[in-house]
Amino acid sequence: MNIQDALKVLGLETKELNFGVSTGNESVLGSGPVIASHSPVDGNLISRCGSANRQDFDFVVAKSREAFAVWRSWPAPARGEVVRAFGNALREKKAALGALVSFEMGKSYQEGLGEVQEMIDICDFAVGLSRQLYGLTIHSERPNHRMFEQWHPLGPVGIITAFNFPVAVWAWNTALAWVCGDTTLWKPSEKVPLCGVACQKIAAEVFKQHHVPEGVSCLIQGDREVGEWIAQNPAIALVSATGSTRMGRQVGQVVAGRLGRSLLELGGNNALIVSEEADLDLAIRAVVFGAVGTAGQRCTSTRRVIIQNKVYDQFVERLQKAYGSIRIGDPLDENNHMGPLIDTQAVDMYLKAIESVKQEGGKALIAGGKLEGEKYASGCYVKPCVMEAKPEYQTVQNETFAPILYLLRYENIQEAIDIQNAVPQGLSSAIFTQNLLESETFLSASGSDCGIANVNLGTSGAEIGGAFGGEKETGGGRESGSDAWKAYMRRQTNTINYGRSIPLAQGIQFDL
Ligand code: UN1
Repeated sequence: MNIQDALKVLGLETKELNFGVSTGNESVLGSGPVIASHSPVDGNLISRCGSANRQDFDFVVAKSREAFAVWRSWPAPARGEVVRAFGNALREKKAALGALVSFEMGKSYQEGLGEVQEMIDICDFAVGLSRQLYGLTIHSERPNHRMFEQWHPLGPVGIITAFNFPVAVWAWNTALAWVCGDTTLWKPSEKVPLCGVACQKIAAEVFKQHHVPEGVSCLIQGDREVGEWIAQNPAIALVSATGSTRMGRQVGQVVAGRLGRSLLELGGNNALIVSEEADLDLAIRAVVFGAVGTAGQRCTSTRRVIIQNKVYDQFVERLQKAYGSIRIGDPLDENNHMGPLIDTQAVDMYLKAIESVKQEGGKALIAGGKLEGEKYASGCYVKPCVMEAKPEYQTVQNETFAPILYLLRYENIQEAIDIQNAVPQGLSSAIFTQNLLESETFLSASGSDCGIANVNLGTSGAEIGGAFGGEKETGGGRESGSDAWKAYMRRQTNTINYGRSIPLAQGIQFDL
């Protein structure tokens, strides 16, 4: 699908200026600075969007609070019905929204479609969940007492998302928050504002049909200042932030300062171990998709491969062959595997990281570099780079959001696990081995310290059914599947006395 057709389907084609502030059906430009969105594909202006100033922000927060007072009393399965309809609307617009994601962010069309599929999947998950927001019953130590717990809606949820998953991460949060009875306020990355407008429009239309109160789904475009307002505002019960560790540290500290709740999904520095007992064909495929997919701009991208000495040369030889077949260019052209980086600043950071590794003693095995020529006129296209490095290099310890892969060596499995864990981040990890003892060691308490640990599959491309997130500087939050919904609700413990006396717990006597 070409971008013009996609914009038409999404109802965005004629807009000179798109809204920056929305509470659902009521959408306005906003009085903050206008945000221009340029596609990294060709460097051209896609659209301009408004943004929120402080007054707009306060207005939206007030609307979100009002809506919460109503929305929280809808039965959860009725809220689930709305999410079901939203998922269906996404099914209808999948091709168009996937194309917009691809064009505004730069990931391949296949990955753009995959991202919309992730939204649809989390909606399905949330619909089922709307009938399963279970609490426990607990046996009381006191006679004629009953104890149980129940989960109540929490309040307005602030959602700060990154450019690399411009629509799916919002949906992970909103689909759960909505069935849980929360309202949402979304600040998309200012690098992909049109994706924000497109999603908000789809939600608003569905919400109108289902008579959902104005203010359940809010959009507030803007830069980091808007993010700071979200972090500071005590009316926002939960702040879910996805992005760099630097951003998350600031948001987390501010939210903690007001004793609010935060859910942080921050940087990763994901490694994949290739044992001498690995199926190398599978390992190569996983490494290439992990390192090159989304041009290395997933938080789950494979950044380090830790290879057993005996298979190192063979692995490198096959990797070089596989990299040789990667086609780079317009991501909407399905012949290409890899599109551009998000902007020229990202290209500079990519080049700087390669230079720093060289200065630290590393060597490029596959040179990488910036692509020049008419096809690459936006200045955002690079070649994937593979470097021999040492685990302790400063650059290897940091997350660079680019297709740079570091090759590291190991001799025994414990050494490989130690290298894998010896970074500040803890999001995703993987091992390729056919040896049960190795894989179980990797998954044991002394194994990978990451939130995600896979055997014989790559570090990226998680399904929505599992809890998603990581440890250490990744921030500790869990989004998406499993019981991640609990972060979006408040737990209440209830004890009921149906007897005719009032015994105290712990056997305390207090007779009057
Ligand atoms: C992200 O990069 O922020 O596991 C999210 C994956 C995707 C989600 C990535 N399902 O790679």
